[in-house]
Amino acid sequence: PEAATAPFFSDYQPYDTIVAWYQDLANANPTLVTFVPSIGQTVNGVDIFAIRITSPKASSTPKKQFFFQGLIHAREWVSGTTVAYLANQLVADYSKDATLLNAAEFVFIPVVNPDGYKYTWTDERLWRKNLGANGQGVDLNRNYDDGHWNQGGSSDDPSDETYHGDSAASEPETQAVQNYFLAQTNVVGGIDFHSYSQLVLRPYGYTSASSPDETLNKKLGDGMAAAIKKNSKQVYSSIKSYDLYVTTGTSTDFWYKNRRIYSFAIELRPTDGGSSGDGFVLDPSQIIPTGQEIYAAVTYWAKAALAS
Ligand code: ING
Ligand code: ZN
Repeated sequence: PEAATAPFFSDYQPYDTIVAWYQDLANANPTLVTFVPSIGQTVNGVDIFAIRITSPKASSTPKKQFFFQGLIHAREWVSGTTVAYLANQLVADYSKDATLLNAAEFVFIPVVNPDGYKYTWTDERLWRKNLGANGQGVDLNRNYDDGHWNQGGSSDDPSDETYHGDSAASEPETQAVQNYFLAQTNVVGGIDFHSYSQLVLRPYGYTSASSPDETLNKKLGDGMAAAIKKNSKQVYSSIKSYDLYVTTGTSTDFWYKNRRIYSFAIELRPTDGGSSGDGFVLDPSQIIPTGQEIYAAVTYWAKAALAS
């Protein structure tokens, strides 16, 4: 298998370049990588694509699946590069060690919010939401039909950054990613990537109560933080999502409620916005180190989930 070359990771890339890069990854590694051109469309009619990575080796039991999302929030650019880094590295490492791809399938929605991402390149670098609600935007990570939509930690006001939309899963992007997740038959874990603050967040977001899997989720979250520290010396804090702040209508609570998977959100670099800069605008020199530390975390987590 061939891995894509470094220049892609030397800087952030516009939407069309990202799509073409994943198509190339699939074309170069046809036995490992499947490019799914559309799982649904955005408000503006742009296709949301998916990527599936596994080995052709048949397994006696259905392969366990891991589900990843990037760029649900448009301005969190390093979430997109990190997902691409994971996909690339899984393919690159297969020739050295086939264990992971023989045992599991990795499913990615690299750009959950293409309209918003394009908008951050053309109009407003710090745009977060989709382009729904007559262009005012809906926060897709408050719009999921998680059973607690509009019950706290989101806004009724379309001009707010955490506007939850007209109704649960009102947005076509939310519908597409919810349905694609639910269509998977054997998902055991999911991670939704965000920036910034360097946090590993486990359920729940909607309540301070511990999830029924709190002991194991804490172990996995703490383990991911430890894997990161070992890789790069960076400190990520492993906490319950609610202890950051209350949220409802999020991807991770939706996943946990529907499939009771190891459901995490990871807030990537940096730790804070700094004195002058903004934390969403992370220097491109940090793309590869962030990818490397998160690859260490994800491979730890996947192996632990496969063993449990
Ligand atoms: N942070 C996430 C947000 O949606 C989060 C944090 C993720 C909370 C998942 C709960 C669940 O607010 C950013 N930066 O978007
Ligand atoms: Zn976010």
